[in-house]
Amino acid sequence: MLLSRRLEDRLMELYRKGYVKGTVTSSAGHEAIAAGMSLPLRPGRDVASLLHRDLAAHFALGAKPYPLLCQYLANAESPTHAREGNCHHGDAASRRLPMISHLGKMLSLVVGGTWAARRKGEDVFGLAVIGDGGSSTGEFHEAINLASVHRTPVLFLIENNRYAFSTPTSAQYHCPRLSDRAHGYGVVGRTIDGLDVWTVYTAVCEMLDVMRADLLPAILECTCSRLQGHAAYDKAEYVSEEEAAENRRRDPLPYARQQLLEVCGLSDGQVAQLEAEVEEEVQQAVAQAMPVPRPQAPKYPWDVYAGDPPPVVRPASVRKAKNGDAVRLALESILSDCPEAVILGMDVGRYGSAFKTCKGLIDRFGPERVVDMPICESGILGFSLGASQAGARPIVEFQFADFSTEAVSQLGLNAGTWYFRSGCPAPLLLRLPCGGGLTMGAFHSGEFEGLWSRFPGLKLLYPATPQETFEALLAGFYDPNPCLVFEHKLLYWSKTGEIEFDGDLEPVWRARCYGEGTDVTVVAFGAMVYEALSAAQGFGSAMEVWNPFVLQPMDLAPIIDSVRKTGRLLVVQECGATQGLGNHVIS
Ligand SMILES: Cc1ncc(C[n+]2csc(CCOP(=O)(O)OP(=O)(O)O)c2C)c(N)n1
Ligand SMILES: [Mg+2]
Repeated sequence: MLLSRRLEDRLMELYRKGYVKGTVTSSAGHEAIAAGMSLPLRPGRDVASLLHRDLAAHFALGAKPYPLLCQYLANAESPTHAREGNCHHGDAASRRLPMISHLGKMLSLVVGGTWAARRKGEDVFGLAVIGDGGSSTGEFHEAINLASVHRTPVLFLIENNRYAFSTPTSAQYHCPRLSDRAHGYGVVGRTIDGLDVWTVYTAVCEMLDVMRADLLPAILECTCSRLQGHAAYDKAEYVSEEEAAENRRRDPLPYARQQLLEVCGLSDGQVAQLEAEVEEEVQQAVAQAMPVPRPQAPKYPWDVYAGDPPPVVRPASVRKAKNGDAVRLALESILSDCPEAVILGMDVGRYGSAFKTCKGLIDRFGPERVVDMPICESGILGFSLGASQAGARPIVEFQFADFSTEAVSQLGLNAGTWYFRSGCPAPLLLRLPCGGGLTMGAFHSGEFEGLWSRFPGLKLLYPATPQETFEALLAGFYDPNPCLVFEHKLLYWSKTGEIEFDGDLEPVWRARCYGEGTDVTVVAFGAMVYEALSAAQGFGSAMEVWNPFVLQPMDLAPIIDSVRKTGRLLVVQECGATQGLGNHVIS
């Protein structure tokens, strides 16, 4: 607790002098909660996501002052190479998941990580920390609901300091205690005073026992006072003088010191010795970190994609299949060969998924591997990203591509940047049944390849034929990055073809040409491939039809070569002019 306080005092000072990049959010007032909640955890085993007032918890779970100082100074020794500032640090490899700013979004990752580790037989718990403000997010509900439905013991620890930035709790929620919400999820909830570290520690241990017995999550609300403004720039003028004075009386540090003397029986000298050691540690870290220069960008890898070469997988040969069959065959092949693979989605189990592409999979692989999920696309994505960090290989089916927009932050920002931020791959296969032509209306007919192409770190594949569908799903699954496969719904059960796959995934990642032509290069993807091919029939050998197939990262070189030859380019896309990727190809 003292190490956290002293290091942050120095960080505040360095911030005011202009050395700290970004800002500093102070843990002052929260230290008893941060230390008490983290000390019962086993670093490297239990899954945790900490917040911006939890420096003491980072120390308890393995962080060291020097790298953290470098992180705040954004210098060359910063563990994130200054890609990320201040509190956005962690260690995904040891299951202390690095946060994104979006409050609430880390909670479902803890649920998924804990769920995946327990599936492997590990006796682990999750600690998912959130503030009073963050508890108003939809994702808070999605995450705890997921944890209770999937019987995953994650402790949702709410640090209630009565403010979210300047907003008091009266404007945040209406129930007397935030732990009252536990009833709605059929789990245990409790509120305690977070002033005393021993109280917090004991309560967390008791909650772990309850969770071990019930195999359910639980809510522990810890009340505390924020002793400073929201962050270094905030003077907290909205807090009255009386309230500020009362807050100062509720400082957990002098309280803990007194407990050490009066309850634990340490002498003044012993406590002073501990304090001197902390001072020394902070001094040394500052002295070591200050001379480190700013990072030289070219020295670091800046890849957004993890780059493992694809494995060689089981070949396949099917004389006649429709695109929907190709999906099922690919999923069967993956589930058979990779025990870590799990399908997560709505109605993928007994019903066999909305378009029947998962038909029969639950009978063959069981409900543990073909898992029906509640309606919470954002939570499912966070859950899957967390699960991918604990050894699972999730395959997520969005019921319709349209609903992928529910998961924009989780997929686009959290999963997309995960490898870049944490250095750990995030292998996820996302399936998006998409496209119009089935008279399903505006919100069940979108494709959204344009939207998703805008997020660095994601890969996009858009197959048209059964062969391509099979290849795309295998290539996307065995890739160590989040890969989105667009499956046009109109093509599921209308087009038939053969599948000849030799097991080599490397050549799958390329654009497809459907016959040479001389006068015009036509670029089409999804259902428009078939429109283009049928139009081409009327023009002899004039049209050369290309499907980029890998829409992100798109390799335009073969298409440019084609345009050099034909001198003309026509792009055929299904969605509106600015929503797809046609404008990208043309520019
Ligand atoms: C989804 C989202 N909206 C807005 C913000 C900006 N923001 C950062 S911290 C904060 C207040 C958080 O309050 P609380 O959850 O109570 O945590 P505290 O800072 O009090 O510990 C806000 C609004 C954010 N990070 N995420
Ligand atoms: Mg708060």
